[in-house]
Amino acid sequence: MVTLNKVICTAILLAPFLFFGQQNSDLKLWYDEPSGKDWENALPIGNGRIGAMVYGNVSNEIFQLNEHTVWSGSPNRNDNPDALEALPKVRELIFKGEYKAAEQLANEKIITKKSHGQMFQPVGNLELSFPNHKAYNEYYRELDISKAVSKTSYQLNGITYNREAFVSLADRVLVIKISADEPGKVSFTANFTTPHLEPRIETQGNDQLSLWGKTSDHEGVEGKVKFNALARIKTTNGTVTQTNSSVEVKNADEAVIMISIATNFNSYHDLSGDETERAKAYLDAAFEKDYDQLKSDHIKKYQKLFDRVVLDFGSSEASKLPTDERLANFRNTNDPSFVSLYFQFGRYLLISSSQPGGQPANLQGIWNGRMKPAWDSKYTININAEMNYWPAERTNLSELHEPFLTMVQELSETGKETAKVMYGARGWMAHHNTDIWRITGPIDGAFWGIWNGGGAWTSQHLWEHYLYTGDTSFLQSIYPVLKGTAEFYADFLVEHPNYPYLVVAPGNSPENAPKEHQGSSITAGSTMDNQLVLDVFNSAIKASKILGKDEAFADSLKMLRKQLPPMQVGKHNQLQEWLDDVDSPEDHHRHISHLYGLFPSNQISPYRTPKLFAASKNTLLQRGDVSTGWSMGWKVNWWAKMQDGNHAYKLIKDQLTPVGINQGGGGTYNNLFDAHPPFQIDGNFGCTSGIAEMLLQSSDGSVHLLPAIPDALKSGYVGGLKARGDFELVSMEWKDKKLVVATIKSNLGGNLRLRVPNAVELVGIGTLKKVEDENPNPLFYVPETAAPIISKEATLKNLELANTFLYDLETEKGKTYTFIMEK
Ligand code: FUC
Repeated sequence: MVTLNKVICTAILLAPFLFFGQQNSDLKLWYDEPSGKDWENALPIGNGRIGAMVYGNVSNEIFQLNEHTVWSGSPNRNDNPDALEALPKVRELIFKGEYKAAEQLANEKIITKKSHGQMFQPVGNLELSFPNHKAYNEYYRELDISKAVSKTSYQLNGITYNREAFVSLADRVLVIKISADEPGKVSFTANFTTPHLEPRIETQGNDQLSLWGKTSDHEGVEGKVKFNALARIKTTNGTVTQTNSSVEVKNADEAVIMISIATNFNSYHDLSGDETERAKAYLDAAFEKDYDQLKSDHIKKYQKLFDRVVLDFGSSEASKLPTDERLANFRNTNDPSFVSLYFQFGRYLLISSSQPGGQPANLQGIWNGRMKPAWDSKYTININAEMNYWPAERTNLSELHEPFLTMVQELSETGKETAKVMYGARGWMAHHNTDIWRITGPIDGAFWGIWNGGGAWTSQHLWEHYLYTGDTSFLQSIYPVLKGTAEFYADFLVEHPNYPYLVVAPGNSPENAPKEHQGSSITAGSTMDNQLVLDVFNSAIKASKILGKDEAFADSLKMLRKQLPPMQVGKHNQLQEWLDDVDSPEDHHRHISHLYGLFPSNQISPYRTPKLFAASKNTLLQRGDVSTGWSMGWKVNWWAKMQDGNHAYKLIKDQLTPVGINQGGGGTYNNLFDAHPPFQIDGNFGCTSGIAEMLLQSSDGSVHLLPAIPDALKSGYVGGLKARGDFELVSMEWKDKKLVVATIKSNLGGNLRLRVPNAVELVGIGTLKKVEDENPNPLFYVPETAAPIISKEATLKNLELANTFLYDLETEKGKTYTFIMEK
C-alpha cells in the first residue's frame, strides 16, 4: 500500500513536468540559405567510414567526400635512436636549470629526423550541376540529427525540388535522392573532382562514375594509400547517358545516386587490400536495395544509438529561428533548447565519425576538405584526441569508444620499440602525436614534442571503459597494455637530485613554459606528468588485483608510487603546474594540463582534497575563460567538477559564439562545428561531455546527480546518461535545481552510492542506508594519491559537504530503482 501510494505520489509530482517532452523535438540544424563557398556552412554526414559535407547549393551542388583511411604516406616509424645516448645529458641540463640548453639538445638528439606525422586527406567532390536552376525561391536545408539525414528543397517555376542524403550506417554507401513534385523534371550532370595528383576519373557504362587516386608523399614517406570512389545512378523514367567523365540524367521523375569509397588499407602495417574490388562490392550490395529500404535500415541503426539519450531543458521562442541566427543570438538570449541541440549534435558527430572497426575520430572527425589540413588533421594525444572520446561512455555510446581503444592497443605495439630504442625502457610509450600509421616518435620540436605521456593518457581510456562497463574479459584482454605503460614509467622515472621524488624527465606540461625556465617547456616532474604516472600505476595495480595476477609487479609499483611528487599549492594559491612554484597568475595559456587531475582524472575532489580543489578553482580563475574551442570545452567539464553550473554555462556561451567575435579565439561556425579556429571537432566533443558532467558525475566515489545545474537550465529532463559501475540514469527530472524524480538501472548490481542536491526517498524495492565507509563498489575506486592531503577519518566526515545528500543502496543486477524528492 505504501508503495502504491508512493507511485501515485510520483505520478502527481510528475504532472507539472509533462511539458518536458521526453521527445526529441528540437533536433534539426536548418538554414534558409545555401552554403555557398564556405565549407563551414556545409552539413556533415557520415558513418565512421565515409564522411561527406553537403553544401545544399542549388545549381552546383557539392558533396565533399572523405574516407577514414585516406591518409598520406604509408607504414613508417619515426623514432630517433640518438635519444638513448643523449638522455643522461638532457637530464643533467634540466636538473641544473639549464632549460634552453636541454631543449636545444633535445631538438638535436631526441626529436625525430623523419616524419612529423601524416595527413588525413580528402577524396574529392561529387558535383551535381542543375542547369538553369537559378531563380529559385522557398529555399530550405536541414540536417535532422534524430535521423541522420540531410535535406535541401527549393521551388523553381512552381515546381518543388527535393534532395535527401545520408551515409548509411547499415550499407556503407552515401545515398542521395533527387526528386521533384512533377514527373520528368529531374535533370542534372554528375562529375567527380579531386585535388589529388594524377587521378583517374572515368565513366563506367552509362550510369557509373569512378574516381581513382593515390594519396600524397609527405615528409619523405611515399603515399601508398590507393582509393576508389564509385557513384552509380538509378532513375525512375528519364534517361541516363555518359560523356568521358560525367553522367547525365535527363527528364527523370527521380534519381538515386549511391557512392561507395574504399581503399587498399588493411591495418597500420598492411596496404594489401584491393580498393576497386571493395568499392564495387559495397556498391553492388547496396544497389540491390531500393531507396526506402536503404533509408529505413540506416535510420534504424542510427536511432539504436542516438535514441538512448533524451535531453530536454525546455524551449523558448528563440528556438524558432534558423540555426545560424540562433547561434548569433545565443549568448544574449534565453534559448535552452540550443544547449540540448548542441549536446545531441556532439553525439550525432560521434556516431557519424567513429564506428567499430573504423579509424577513431581525428582532429576533424572524418570531415576534411584540404590536402594539407591544419595539424594534418591527425591525432594530437596531449589532449585533443582524448577529448573526442569523453562523451563516448557518459552519453551511452560505449561501443563507439572501440576505434580509439583499438588505436591504443596498436600504439602499444608500435610504442614498444620507441620505448626501447629511444629510452632503453621496457613497456611502451608514445609522444604527443600519432597518425594512422601509429607513429610514436617525438615531432614538431622539443617545445611540444618532448612530452612522453601519450601512452599514459590514452591507456587510461581502456581503464575507464572497464569502470563504465565492468567487463572483466575486456580488462583481461587489455591488461598487457596497462602493464606495458606502467613498465615504461617504472624504468623511465629518475631520482630528482634536488627533491626527494622520482620524476619524469625530460617531460613538459603540454605546450606551456614558465618564464623562469628561459621560455623552454622542457622540465622534470611537471604536475600533469606526475598525475599521469599515478593513474598509470593505480590502474595497473587495481587491474592486477582484479585479475589475480602479477602481484609482485603490483607491489613494486606501490613502492614507486610512494615516491611520486604530490600535487602542490603555490604562492598565488594556485595548483602548481610545475615542481617549482613558477606559475604566473597572468598566464592565460589554453592548456591547463595540471587540471588533468580534476578532469578527466579524479585525483582532486571537494570532499577528499579540499585544498587542492580550492587551488584548482584559483587556477581556473587565473587562466580565464575565453580561449581556443577545445580549451573552452575542457573548461565546461572543469567548472562542472567545481559544481559551479553558472560558470560552466558561461563557458558554453563563450563557446557558442560565432567565430571572430571572441577576443582570444574559439567560437562556433554556422554548421555548429567548433572553432580553434580553424575547425577542430574536439571542442564539440569536449562541450558535449561537459554538459553531461553538469547533469551527472560518477568520478568521486558516487553517482552524483545534478552536480552543476545553472540558473538558465534550472528545470529539465534527461534520460539515458551512463555512470561508472554500469548504472544507467534511465530518467531524471529536476525543478529549481532540485531533484524531483530519478530512475536508475543497475546493469551489474553492487553498491549504488548516490549523491543528490536534496533529500530523497526510494520508491519500491531496496533500502537507503547512511554512508559509513568508502564505497565498496570496486568500479568506484578513489585513487590513491601520492601524499594523502587529509586523513581517512576526516575524508569520511567531509563526504557530505557542499550541501549534498549521500546514500548507499545495495542493488541487484538488472533491477531499476526510483528516487523521489523527500516530502
Ligand atoms: C595542440 C594544441 C593546439 C591545437 C593542436 C591540434 O597542439 O595546443 O591548440 O589544438 O593541438
